[in-house]
Amino acid sequence: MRGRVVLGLLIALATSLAVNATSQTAVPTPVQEESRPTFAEWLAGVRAEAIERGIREEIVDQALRTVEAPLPVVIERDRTQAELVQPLEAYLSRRLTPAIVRTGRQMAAKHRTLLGRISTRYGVSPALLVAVWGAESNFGRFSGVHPTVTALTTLAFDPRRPTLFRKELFSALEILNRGDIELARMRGSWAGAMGQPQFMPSSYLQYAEDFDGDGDRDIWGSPADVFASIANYLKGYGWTAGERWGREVRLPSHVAEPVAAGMAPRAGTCRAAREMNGPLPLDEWQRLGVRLTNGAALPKADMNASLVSGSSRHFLVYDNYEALLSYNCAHSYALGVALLSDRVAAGR
Ligand SMILES: [Ca+2]
Repeated sequence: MRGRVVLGLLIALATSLAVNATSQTAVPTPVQEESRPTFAEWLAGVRAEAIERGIREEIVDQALRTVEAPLPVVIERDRTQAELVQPLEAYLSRRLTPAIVRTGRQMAAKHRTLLGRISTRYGVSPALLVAVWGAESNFGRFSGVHPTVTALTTLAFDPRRPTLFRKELFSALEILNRGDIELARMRGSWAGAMGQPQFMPSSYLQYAEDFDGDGDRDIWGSPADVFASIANYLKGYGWTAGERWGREVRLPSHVAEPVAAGMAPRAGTCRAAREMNGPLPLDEWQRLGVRLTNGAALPKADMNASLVSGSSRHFLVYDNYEALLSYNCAHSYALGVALLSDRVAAGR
């Protein structure tokens, strides 16, 4: 591996902190302990600001009344998540077991009509919707049991990323204010990601859809709303209908060196996106010796692709791949979803 640019060797385990959650903004905020308000004082400030933002007083009081103190489990999980790393290849093997692929195909068949309608409307394939759903909540079986308001209050009071989570807390209160979901059902991950698509509240406000038309955007219980919300999110982040995410490729040993030399570093908040090599035109990758895994030539298409590498597996990815990274900024996550979608599609 010497000399080859393999920046994504150890990939942070995708912890289902989907949708612009903590992985993009892990800069701790220094704080002087002695200047910190008590939790009760701080919560009174949150209450006042929420009401000032136009959230009805009874909604604010009902929600915040359930929060007695920061949840230790939330802080503990938040402190330890960065240590969870494993090689890309091991992660992908774990995410693409025969059982998971089989379940994905069964779910695609079960919801075929609905997925077809949503796919037509938003331009995202049924297999990809099923794959994201599978990664986020094990096909709707587990979307988290933590009360969202309590989890977000805990993380907003914690000094590490108060600004991010305070904003998400107000978004959560706004969702309750709009009446999309009642407080008792607003649950999700310890980091505040909600429902079967694991949307952070701000993403919910922007992208959740009421596809079944009952007046509520129910990403906790309505398959139509869940699939349409995932599709709307990916479309909002630039998913282009009819284009692939990319594909696995075979790499000659010398290829990454000339490519990496002189490449300007990418900008942006997603570290995984900054770590990709490229983009370069497909025919340039072909010229550098990159081939399909069966040794065949790359397709002749006027498209740019970037290189994502583990230690032994390599992938050329198109613009659509970045929509997957916007869902969760980790190559392990994006490739796991992308490869699962291909396996589900192949079984239709
Ligand atoms: Ca609905």
